[in-house]
Formats: sequence, C-alpha cells, structure tokens
Amino acid sequence: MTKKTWVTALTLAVFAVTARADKMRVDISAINTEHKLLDVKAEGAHVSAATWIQDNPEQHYLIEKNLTGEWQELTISFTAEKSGKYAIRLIGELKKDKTTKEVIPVDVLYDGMTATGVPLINGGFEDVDESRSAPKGWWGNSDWTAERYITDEAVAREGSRCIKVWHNAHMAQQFYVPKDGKNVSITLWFRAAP
Ligand SMILES: [Ca+2]
Repeated sequence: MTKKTWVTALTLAVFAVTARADKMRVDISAINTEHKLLDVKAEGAHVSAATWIQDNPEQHYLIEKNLTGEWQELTISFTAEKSGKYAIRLIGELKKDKTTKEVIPVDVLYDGMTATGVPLINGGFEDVDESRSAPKGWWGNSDWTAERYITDEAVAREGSRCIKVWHNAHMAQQFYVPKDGKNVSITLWFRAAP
C-alpha cells in the first residue's frame, strides 16, 4: 500500500467509527409516578431508564434504534409493576448541532403497531378523527401539525396512512394495564422519513 492509500484507508476507518446513524425513539412510561416498568426489552435496540427522574427512573423508559431508509420491525416488551395507566410516545432522537446546540429534526415514520396484553387502538393510523385531522386514539404535542399525518399508500407500511414525528413533534397514546404484573408486548414498524 502506498502512503496515500494508507492515509485514505485510515480516514475512512475514522469516519466509520465517528459517523453515527440517526435513531428512532419510543418512550414508554407509567402515568403514576410511583409505578415502575420491569424487565423492559427490545431486541437490537438501546433500552434505558429515565435518569432525569431521580426518585423513580424506572417509571419511564427510552427505546432507541438506528434508522435506515427501510421499514424495520421492533418488539418492545415489559412487565407493568402495577395496574394503571401507561403511555407510549412515538418520537425521534434528541439530536443537537454540536456548535449551535440547536435540535436537528430526525423525522421518523411509524406504522403497523399491534399490542398484546393491553388495548392499544388504531396502531395502523387508518382511522381518522376528522374533527382534528389526526388518527383516532393518538394525541400530538403542541408542535404536532396535521401535515405530519401522512395519507399516501406509497409511503405507509400498510394501508394508506402513517405518522411522521420527530423529537419536538410527537404522538402518544395512553392505555390501561388491567392487573399488577401484567406482561405487555408492543410490535411496531419504523423507518427514516424519505
Ligand atoms: Ca397504516
């Protein structure tokens, strides 16, 4: 190898190590601040408790996985310590510009969600609440806008609708866990927005 080739190879190797993929993010939390999620798993994803909740980090978990341009399936499972209300929030990672510290949008598409153990509704986002131009059962935060409700079968994983979210504009649904120690499993599809 010539010196120049070595330098090129080294540069590529360093780039491969430092370049990082954007990530999807799903948050699952207990509404009651004293309840915990136990044994949270999501194969191939990074699972972490909410360290900012000092009294009870296990009330809230973040699940993050690298995005690609292809749809990927992910199953998230946990045991609800106590019966009660829980919430799932579909979001994107918190990515910041290293210099300006501004949040850089990482748009993520979600579709095709199903659940066992709890009554999640409209996981395919096909049922429309016309009064607010949003999928039934799902609620956006203040930065959510109707154009993020995608109505294009060429984009959706299944049916004709899906949602596009990012860190500052996300959608959530609350669900009720009917008994202590219930095992919950949620499967969903996600990809980087085109
Ligand atoms: Ca759909």
